[in-house]
Amino acid sequence: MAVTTEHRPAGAAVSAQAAAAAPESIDGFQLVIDALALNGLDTLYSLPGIPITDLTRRAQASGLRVLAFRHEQNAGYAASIAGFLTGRPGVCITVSAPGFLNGLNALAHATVNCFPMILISGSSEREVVDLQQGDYEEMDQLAIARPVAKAAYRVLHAEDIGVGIARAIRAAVSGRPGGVYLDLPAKLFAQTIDAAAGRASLIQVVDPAPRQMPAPEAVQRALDLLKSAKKPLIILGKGAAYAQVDSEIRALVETSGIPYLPMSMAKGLLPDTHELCAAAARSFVLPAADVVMLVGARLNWLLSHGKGKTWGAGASKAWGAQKFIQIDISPQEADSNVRIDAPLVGDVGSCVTALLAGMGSGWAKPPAQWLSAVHGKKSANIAKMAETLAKNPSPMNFHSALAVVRDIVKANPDAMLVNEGANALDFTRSIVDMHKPRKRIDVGTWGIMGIGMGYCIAAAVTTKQQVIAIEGDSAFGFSGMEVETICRYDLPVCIVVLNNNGVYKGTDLDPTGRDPAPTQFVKGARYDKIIEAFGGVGAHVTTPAELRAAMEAALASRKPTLINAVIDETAGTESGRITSLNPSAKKK
Ligand code: ADP
Ligand code: TPW
Repeated sequence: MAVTTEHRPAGAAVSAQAAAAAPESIDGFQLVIDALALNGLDTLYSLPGIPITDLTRRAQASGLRVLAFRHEQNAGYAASIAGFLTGRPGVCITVSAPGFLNGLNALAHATVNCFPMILISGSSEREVVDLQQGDYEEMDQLAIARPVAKAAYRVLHAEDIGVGIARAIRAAVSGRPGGVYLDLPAKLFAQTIDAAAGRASLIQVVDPAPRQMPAPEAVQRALDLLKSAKKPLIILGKGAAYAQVDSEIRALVETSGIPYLPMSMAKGLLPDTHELCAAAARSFVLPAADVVMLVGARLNWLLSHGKGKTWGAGASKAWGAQKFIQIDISPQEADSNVRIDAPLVGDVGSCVTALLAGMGSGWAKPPAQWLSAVHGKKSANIAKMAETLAKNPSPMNFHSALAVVRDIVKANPDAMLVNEGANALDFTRSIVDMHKPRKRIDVGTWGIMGIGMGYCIAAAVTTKQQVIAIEGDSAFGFSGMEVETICRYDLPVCIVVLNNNGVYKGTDLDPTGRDPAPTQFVKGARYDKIIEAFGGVGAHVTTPAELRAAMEAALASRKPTLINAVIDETAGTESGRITSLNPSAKKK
């Protein structure tokens, strides 16, 4: 290993000539930073501490953007959604054991949601960990990360850092994206090697997410099935949004003339106001459709596993009466819940392009009877919702508050919308139309609470757009301390806490009268005061007019803002739309 200038005895007189002749060296810290920068990973979501404090400092000094959070889970969620929004792995850097574990939730979340992310954690030395000798924050992190990560690697030698980062990038973004864990023991950072050799060891990854073309016979099979359909339906999922092939998807819908249903984070891929959008007729089209084409969407719980009452089984038709086409980059996804009649394995862009080529210009649109049935249902439901939204009850409820949000989002279609809660989530998803792709980011596949402020920060930083967060009061609490981070970086984030004094609603009681019920919070809490503590703007509103004024002011100023929107504490239902998943409801 080369002798480094840093290792010379202090005060040694070194002639300029000797210094010039001494081999220049580079250490592990710098190699990690250079490897990330070389691959365009220029933003790190982090929380410092031994052994990564200097990594974050030196990354910042080297020109990378380092965003320091108050809890690693939020840094991790930020990295995961940065991966979704940019198509490059979001990078989260944590300390060992407890910091790593705090970040692990987000790593699992990234894997489950198919978001590319790299969790880099500092760790204790292998010799001590493997003998379980009780090091500072000792833990076998690699073993713990492996089951929840798409891939997990450890780098022990500085000359392997380039390979380690390259492998992490490829694993995160190729095929089905996911979370990758990279374990970097403390000793690695201080290792030094010859600088020229070190630089030569870094890898700029070529074509990390290669296109995957579907087989021609699979394309033909899908087209034949689609052609035979009398009542076809397209379902767009967040895989379609992630693929960033928005004009191809629009062309597929418009050329085929098939009504489509956007999953939550696919809303806005085509504007929700598009004439073929069937979102407002969901409970009609799912059971009625005869051929369903899934585009980057899984038949998991969010789609009732493709069977049961949601799909009409038991009433008008037998189980499995629908035929499915599924476009997915993962060859293992098909048949995971029901039979997939025409799997189309490849990236969404290549598959959709191939389908469009096969359709040509003479593709026959679906039967008019189907289109008008969908249109009729949708119009009736939209009219019913408009009636509800036009009401101005006192106290304000979810609907009257979200009618305001709907208008503000319509007037600001480039704004990012972050959304979590139960009722706050369900009502926002159905009431607030999205007008552009990848503008809505939410609780995702697990329906987790806690993504809120991390998502806000990453959305503001990666898109530079205004961010609007619609938060249940419980949901907000999971990441609320990051309001300080939002203020520290002066990000254009407007948080609206729909405050109904509790989880789901605010009216439960402890039958013994001793304590607050498990779903209850302090009544009349002033969440707006939290942001004021850090120099942001707080607002306390009780009417739609006040909410509108506060949101408009926030968007005009682009100042960090938290609006405490008091809503009727009796509004909302247990678990929002998924009440039926509660074990006690299942028992009935
Ligand atoms: P949603 O929750 O919106 O229904 P899911 O997360 O369940 O979406 O499904 C996303 C699917 O998209 C995953 O099965 C994943 O493999 C797939 N996917 C992700 N990226 C691509 C891509 N570029 N091309 C094709 N499929 C993709
Ligand atoms: C990590 C369970 C689902 S929704 C929710 C919880 C606690 C909060 C609902 O109340 P909120 O919204 O936010 O006030 P609203 O509009 O209905 O009043 N822990 C995690 N994830 C989940 N999903 C839960 C708990 C849950």
